[in-house]
Amino acid sequence: MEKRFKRTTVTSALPYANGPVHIGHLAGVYIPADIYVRYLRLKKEDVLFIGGSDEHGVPITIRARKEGVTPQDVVDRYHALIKRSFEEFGISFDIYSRTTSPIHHRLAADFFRKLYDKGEFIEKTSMQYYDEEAGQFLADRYITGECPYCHAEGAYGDQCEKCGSSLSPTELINPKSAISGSQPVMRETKHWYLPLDKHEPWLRRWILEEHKEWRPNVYGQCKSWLDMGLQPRAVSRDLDWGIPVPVEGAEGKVLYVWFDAPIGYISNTKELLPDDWEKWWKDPETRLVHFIGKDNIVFHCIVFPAMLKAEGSYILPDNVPANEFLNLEGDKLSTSHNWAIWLHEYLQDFPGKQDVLRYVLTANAPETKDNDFTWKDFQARNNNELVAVYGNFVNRALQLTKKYFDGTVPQMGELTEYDRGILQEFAGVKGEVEKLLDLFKFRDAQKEAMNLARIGNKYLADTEPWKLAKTDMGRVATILNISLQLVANLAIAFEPFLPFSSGKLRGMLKIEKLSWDSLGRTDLLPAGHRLGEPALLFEKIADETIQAQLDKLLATKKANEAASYKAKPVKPTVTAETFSQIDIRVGTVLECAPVPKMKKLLAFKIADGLENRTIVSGIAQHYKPEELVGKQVLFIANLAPRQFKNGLVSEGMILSAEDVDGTVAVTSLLGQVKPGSEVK
Ligand code: B3M
Ligand code: ZN
Repeated sequence: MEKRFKRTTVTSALPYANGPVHIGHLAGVYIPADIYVRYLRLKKEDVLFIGGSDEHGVPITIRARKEGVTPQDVVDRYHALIKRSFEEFGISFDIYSRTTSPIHHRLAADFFRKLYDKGEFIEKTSMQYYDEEAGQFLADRYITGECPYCHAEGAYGDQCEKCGSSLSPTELINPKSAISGSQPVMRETKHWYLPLDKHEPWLRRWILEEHKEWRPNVYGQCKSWLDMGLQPRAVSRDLDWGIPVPVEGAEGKVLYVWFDAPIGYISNTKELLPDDWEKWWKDPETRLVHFIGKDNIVFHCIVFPAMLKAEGSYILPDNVPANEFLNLEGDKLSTSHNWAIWLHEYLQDFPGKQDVLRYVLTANAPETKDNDFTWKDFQARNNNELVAVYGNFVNRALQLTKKYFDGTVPQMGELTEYDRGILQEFAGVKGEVEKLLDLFKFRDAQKEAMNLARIGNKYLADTEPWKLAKTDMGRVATILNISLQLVANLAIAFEPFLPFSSGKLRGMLKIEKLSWDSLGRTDLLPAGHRLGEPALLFEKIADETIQAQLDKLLATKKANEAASYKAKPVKPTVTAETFSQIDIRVGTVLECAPVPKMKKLLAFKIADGLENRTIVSGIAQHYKPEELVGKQVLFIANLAPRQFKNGLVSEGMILSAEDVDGTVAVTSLLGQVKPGSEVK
């Protein structure tokens, strides 16, 4: 099947330029795409890797409005940041451009116009919310109100972020315009629709019959869309940010972001290869592969193919390897809740450790189901796999060669039965990794590469060359030659996955980049070849380093809880006069003791700057008596005394705060004052 194609166009979803990129983006889309492209390049196949920022859409305009800047300012900022993050992590795009580029505006508008002229759209008028104060129609995201399901305030016209329900704006209770805050009214508006229903028959055949090899999650999602029946989809919006609809009478309307964004793949190809772009998109001998996250499946498997088919001159995707989602420490990644590991922040905390993150994200890639990133797992995979297996083997092979052969590759002698077994085992790795990569099974493929290092470690442990050095240097030479051939193979096998480490390793071996074909060969390093200085490929990550990351996340969690916590409504207003009647004072706890037979109570002796007093307080479950002695607390000094059954009298009340979960915290002061000082 592979033979049919002359070249491969690989695209990866265009991230919205309204925030930085995080580990979820890398794991879901960019690392697998990059592994695949690097692999094809190593195989010397003709491949193009297209990326770019998606710079239109309502969320960008909302952010701009909130920050008091223009949408262009927002996308300029994030496009630069995202582009840099991808470069830093070695995502090897042939071009990373943007959908605000003039080439894209032109191509997307022409694409629309061609479909329009061919009669591929239908025109429909519908009623939509309009903000009379702002004088504009409101995109779904611009309308907020009460969620009809969970009754949270601030749900959006397309979705409630609290309970996750998808909504339509008319379902919101008490809808408000996010622009002016006024109540929107219904008004008629005209839009263009792509009649997906008309495309349904060929889409069914093409996906359900001709692409059974697509990943089950992708195939399944397409099938359920198709089984529900496709509807016409609006491809224009009433908005002032985007590509103007190139039709007379369409003032104030732009192309829907999901109409122009996938065309961005084509525009970016055209920007890179102005004279030669068409063969990458129109030649039936080109294979098109889209790497995306699962929330983009319908657009890449149904809507965009329908657009391409309607246009008429384009090829359709051959595969769409979409990933599921990556969670972080058990919770959904979220840009708005800052629940993420941002790539630029990771590099500040772990400089030079791009490959560690690449490795861990591939090892845990959410290929078949959602997966979880945890810092403990990150540490374990680094310390137990990268350091203890891969790094350790490389280091031992190089150090032993340095010690016994002065860093020169020794001559391979007579092979033993055992040697032959080892060589055979690793000769099989190439086929295995290839088979898995061709099926987009990146985690298993990386596991196979790691197996090569395991084989090497076992070989050294079993043959113990350091023991033979006194008696049989010929044998040591053979063992180290074989080990070094394995090391060179590792540089190739890991090249698509861990490009930085492979580069470093090639430096230590003093070799150039080898092609994929060489994988499995045992003559990569000729005898007499001088190696470079051995250095550590990976280093251990300490517990404290991981704890610091966990603390950072905990702080985020606390901040999110504080931001979303709803306190009880405030009691009716009182005058300053009324308040001043309450005499609140500072007291120092002189003694504190449990009260016999009354489990909840603690009896305090409080220094109050007068005659000292006894206060009984129901906080025994929350404090040990000795914890409070010597502390300054706030108490009400003029509360009517209260007598307990056992005769004890409480002369006042210690102020404390009760948390929602019932735990109690006694109030205290930020500074020291004399006992009896008034609080006002
Ligand atoms: N920007 C959505 C996303 O980042 C969108 C992808 C466009 S791909 C053409 O999830
Ligand atoms: Zn809700």
